[in-house]
Amino acid sequence: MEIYGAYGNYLPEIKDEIMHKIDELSQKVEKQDGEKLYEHLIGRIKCSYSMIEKCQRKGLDLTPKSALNDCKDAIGIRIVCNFIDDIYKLVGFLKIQDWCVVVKEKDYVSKSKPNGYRSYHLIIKVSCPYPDINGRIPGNYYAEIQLRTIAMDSWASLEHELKYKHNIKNPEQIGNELKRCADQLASCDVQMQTIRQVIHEYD
Ligand code: 0O2
Repeated sequence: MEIYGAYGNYLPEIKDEIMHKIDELSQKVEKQDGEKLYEHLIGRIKCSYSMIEKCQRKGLDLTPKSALNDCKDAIGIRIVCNFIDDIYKLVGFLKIQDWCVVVKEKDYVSKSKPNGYRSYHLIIKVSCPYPDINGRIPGNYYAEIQLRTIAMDSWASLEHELKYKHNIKNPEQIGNELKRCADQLASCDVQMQTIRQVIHEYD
């Protein structure tokens, strides 16, 4: 089943346009400040199967409206930054762009999830030249932007890999180990941030 209906055809182009806008923003800032805002960014469309599973988990009807308007993360962009400060700098920039509106944010960087997951999540709304679920043209579409450091990203990828690909027999012990790794990586992020500050001060 294709949960997005005909709207699914528009999602890749909307995703590409958002990534293009973020790239433009980054280049502009790099010209001014001489430093990259992020290391890299990737985008994906949540596959129909995963979206159906998410709607079921949330008790939503299996309709394009649930997938596009209630879930809001059919389009996902991940921005991987070098330093913690860059995450907040980028969030600040994204909040003042005229091509998107931030409708929701979750700061799992300053307050991690209990399992150690760290990332900054924004839900943005963009207007695009395609019909949306409410019949409007230009239509409104949502995307989730996840901003994290390289260390946070490594942890999230490995945790995801371990959680979904293996049948874990001692979840409590593994959970504690993963949390310990997350905290060590977070401490490295703070150290790297401090090193950068010291270098800037000498400059
Ligand atoms: P996928 O396959 O990555 O897309 P909400 O609707 O806001 O109440 P939601 O969408 O679960 O609930 O929000 P949240 O907590 O902001 O999480 C959104 C996404 O963040 C998840 O999407 C994951 O990508 C990532 N994420 C959240 N918690 C964890 C975690 O503990 N470990 C890892 N590795 N990633 C996490 P999906 O849809 O679950 O999956």
